[in-house]
Amino acid sequence: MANTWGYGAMTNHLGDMQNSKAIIIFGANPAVNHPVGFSHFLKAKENGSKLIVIDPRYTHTAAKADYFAQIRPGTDIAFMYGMLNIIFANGWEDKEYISDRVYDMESIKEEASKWTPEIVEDVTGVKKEILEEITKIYAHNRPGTLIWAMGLTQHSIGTSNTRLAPILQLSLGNVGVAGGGCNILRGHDNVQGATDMGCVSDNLPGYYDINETSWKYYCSQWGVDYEWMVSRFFSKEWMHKKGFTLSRWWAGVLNGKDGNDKIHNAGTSLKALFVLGNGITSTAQQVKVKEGLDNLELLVITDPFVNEAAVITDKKDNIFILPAATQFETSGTVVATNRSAQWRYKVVEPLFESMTDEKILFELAKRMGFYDKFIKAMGDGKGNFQWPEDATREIAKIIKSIGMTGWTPERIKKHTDNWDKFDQITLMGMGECEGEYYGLPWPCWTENHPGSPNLYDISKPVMQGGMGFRNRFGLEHNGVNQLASKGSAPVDSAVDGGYPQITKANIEEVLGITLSENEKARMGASWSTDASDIIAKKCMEKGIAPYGNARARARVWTFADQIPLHREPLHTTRQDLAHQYPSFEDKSDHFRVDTKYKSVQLAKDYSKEFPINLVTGRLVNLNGAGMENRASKYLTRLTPEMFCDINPELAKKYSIKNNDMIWVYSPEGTKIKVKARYSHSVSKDMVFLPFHFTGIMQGVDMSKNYPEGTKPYAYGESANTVTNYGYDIVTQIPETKGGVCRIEKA
Ligand SMILES: Nc1nc2c(c(=O)[nH]1)N[C@H]1C(S)=C(S)[C@@H](COP(=O)(O)OP(=O)(O)OC[C@H]3O[C@@H](n4cnc5c(=O)[nH]c(N)nc54)[C@H](O)[C@@H]3O)O[C@H]1N2
Ligand SMILES: Nc1nc2c(c(=O)[nH]1)N[C@H]1C(S)=C(S)[C@@H](COP(=O)(O)OP(=O)(O)OC[C@H]3O[C@@H](n4cnc5c(=O)[nH]c(N)nc54)[C@H](O)[C@@H]3O)O[C@H]1N2
Ligand SMILES: [Mo]
Repeated sequence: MANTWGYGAMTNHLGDMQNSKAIIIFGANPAVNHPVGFSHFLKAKENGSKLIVIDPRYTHTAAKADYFAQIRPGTDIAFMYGMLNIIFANGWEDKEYISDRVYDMESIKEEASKWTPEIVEDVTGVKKEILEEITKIYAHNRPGTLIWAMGLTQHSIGTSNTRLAPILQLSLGNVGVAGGGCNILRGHDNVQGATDMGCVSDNLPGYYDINETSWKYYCSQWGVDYEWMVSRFFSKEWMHKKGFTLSRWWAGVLNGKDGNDKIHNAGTSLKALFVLGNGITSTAQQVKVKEGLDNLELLVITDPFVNEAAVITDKKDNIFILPAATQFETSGTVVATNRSAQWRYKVVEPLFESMTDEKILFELAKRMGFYDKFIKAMGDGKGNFQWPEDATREIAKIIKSIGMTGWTPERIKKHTDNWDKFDQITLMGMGECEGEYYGLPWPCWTENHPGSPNLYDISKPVMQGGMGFRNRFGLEHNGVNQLASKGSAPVDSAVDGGYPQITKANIEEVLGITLSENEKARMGASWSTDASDIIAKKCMEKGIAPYGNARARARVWTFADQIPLHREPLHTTRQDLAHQYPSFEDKSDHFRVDTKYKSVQLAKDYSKEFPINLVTGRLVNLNGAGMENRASKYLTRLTPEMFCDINPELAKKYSIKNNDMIWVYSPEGTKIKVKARYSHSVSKDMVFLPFHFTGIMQGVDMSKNYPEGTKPYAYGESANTVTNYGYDIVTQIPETKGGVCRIEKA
C-alpha cells in the first residue's frame, strides 16, 4: 500500500485472489496486460467470486465482469466516496476493525456524506443504480480484493486515488486478510525489484529517505567514506533534494526557455541523458521530449533494440547506442509484483558484442574513476566478488526497511528450483520447502523467516508472516494515538496491542528483555539501520514486527490534500465541475520543476474547443514504447498501424467512416494523424489511443532516422504527442489517463 511502503506493491498475491468473494478492479485491464495473472481472477470467478470492473472502456476484462461501471476518466474518487457514502449510510463498515486499526476514518465519513449517489452520477457519469448495486455486492461479499493499475495512477490526483482505494478497503476490514488487500498489478518484468532498488529520484534503495541518516547508513554499509560521497554533490544541501523525474527530465534541458516551466537545479540545465532500459518515447508530451533530446549535448542509450529516442530527434552528433544484452542473457534476483523474489538463470551468453547492463555500469564506473568504491560492499571489497550472488547479499545486508534481510542467493535459488512444490493459493511450500512462502515475499525479517504472503495480517504470528501496520509517523498526532488498539496485534505477540517501531532506546522496554553490553555496543540506533540485525532477531523471538504496530492513516497531515479529494483533471470536458472541484495550487520546485495545476485548468474552458475525452493505454501484442514488439513481424501483424478507437456514433457526427484517417488535436497545440477504428468499447464522448507507436510526429515521417536495417515492421504517430500537460501532485506521474482532444477527418 502506497502510504506504508512508499510506492506500490501487492499487499497480497495473485493466487490469494482465489480466496476472495469479490474482486473490484479500478483502472486495470489484466485480460490484456496481465493475461497469466488474469487466470487467477477467472479461477476466483469459478469459485463464485463476483467480478466488478470500473473503467471508461468496455475492456476485455470488463467483458468477463459480473458488474461494470463505465466511468468518466479521472472521477474514481467521486465513485469511491459514493461507495463509502452508501457503506456508512447503511452501517456496512467494519466498526471494530476501524476502531482498532485505523486513524481518522471520521474525516473520510464526513467527506463521503457529501457524495450522494445523485452527485456521484453527475460527476462520474455512472447511473446511481449501478453504483448502489456494486456497493451492495462488494460490501456483502467479504473478503473483497481491490485491484488497480494505471487507470488510477496516471492522473494529477493519482496519489489521492491510490490513497482512497486502500481507505475503502479499510472501511470494510478488507486489509490484512486472505482474499482481501490492495493488489496493484505492476508493470514490467522486475519493476517491483527496480522500485525496491530505488530507481527513482527521491529515495535510496529500500525506500530510505535521502536524508543525512540514510546517506550515512548507506555509506557505512557500502564501505565508502561519507565525506567523499558529499564531495560528489554540488553541495551537501543537494544530497537531500529530489532529482528530476523521468516524466520531466526534458524540462531540465529546456531550462525555462520559451515559456517552459522554470527549473531549480543548482544553477545549470541538464546537458546529458543516459538511458538504461526506458523507451523515452513512452513519455507524455512527446514534442517536448523531442525538444529536450534535440538540445542535449550528449545522448547515450543502452538498449537491445534501437531506442526510438534516437529516431525522433534531429540531433546529429553525440548519440551513442550501446547494445545491451536482454534478460535472457543475464542472471540474478528479480522481484515479482507480489514482493516474491525469484532467481533468474541465464539462458544464453550475451549475443554478438552486446553486454549485460551490469557490465556496462561497471565499465562506466571504471571510466568515471569510482569503480573501487562501487564494488566495495561485495566479496573481499577489492574486486574479487561472485556476481550476481554477492549483489543479492549486499542488498539483503543493507535493506532492513522492507525486510529483505532474510534473502540469500541460496534460499532464493532453492525456491525457484522447486517452484512446483509451492501451493498457488497460500504460497506455502511443501516437502523440502515446507514452512516457507514462495519467493520469501518481503518483509522477510531474518534468515529463518518464511516471508510474508499477505501484508498487515494479524491472524498469524510474525514468524509466520504476520504483522500490523507500520509505525512511521510518530506515536501520536494532535493528541490522537497512532498505535493500534489494545488487543489488536499479531498472534503470539509479546505486546497485546500497538507498539512503536523498535529502536535501541526502546527495545528493552517494549520487548521486556535485557540486553547484554556487547549487544548494546553492536546494535544500530533503529530497526531500519541496525546492521547487526540484533533488533530483528530479538523481535522475532518475541513475535514483534520490528517496524511497530500502528494504525493505518486515513488522513495524511503532510499532504496537500490531507484526505483524498476529488479534483477535476487539468483538462476536462466538464469545465463547470473544474470550478466546483478545482485542481491544486501551482507547485514550485516539484522535483526541480515548477508545475502548473490551477493556472492551466482555469485558464480557459477547454471543453468548447476540445470536447472529447482522450484515454491512452495498452494492447496485448505490444509493450511500452513498442520497439521490441514492432520489430517482430508476427506481433506487428495484429496491429500493423497506429489507430484510434472511436464510437461509431461519435464518428458519424464528424462524418468519419471506419478506417478513415483523422487528425487528433490536443490543447498543447499538437496533433497526430491516425486511422479511425470503429469500436463500441469506447463511449460516445471519448477516444482511445494505444501508446506503443512512434516514428511519425505530427504528420512528419521520421523513419529515415532508423539506422540501416533497423526499421521496425510498424511505426506511426505516438499517442504521447497529443497527451495533455498535467502531473501528479506527489509523484509527478503524467496525466496520461485524463485529458481532452478534438478530432477532424483528415
Ligand atoms: N501487453 C502488454 N502488457 C503490459 C504492458 C504493455 O505495454 N503491453 N505494460 C505493462 C506495464 S509497464 C504496466 S504499468 C501495466 C499496466 O496495466 P494497466 O493499468 O491494466 O494498463 P492500461 O491499459 O494503460 O490501463 C488500464 C485501464 O485503465 C483505464 N482507465 C483510463 N482512465 C481511467 C480512469 O480515470 N479511471 C479508471 N477506473 N480507469 C481508467 C483504461 O481504459 C484501461 O483499460 O501493464 C503491463 N503489461
Ligand atoms: N500515453 C501513455 N504513456 C505511457 C503510459 C500510458 O498508459 N499512456 N504508461 C506509462 C508506463 S506505466 C510505463 S511503465 C512506460 C513504459 O514505457 P517504457 O519503460 O519506455 O517501456 P518499454 O518499451 O518496455 O521500454 C523499455 C526499453 O528498454 C529496452 N530493454 C529491454 N530489455 C532491456 C535490458 O535488459 N536492458 C536494457 N538496457 N534495456 C532493455 C527496450 O528495448 C525498450 O527500449 O510508459 C508510460 N507511458
Ligand atoms: Mo508501467
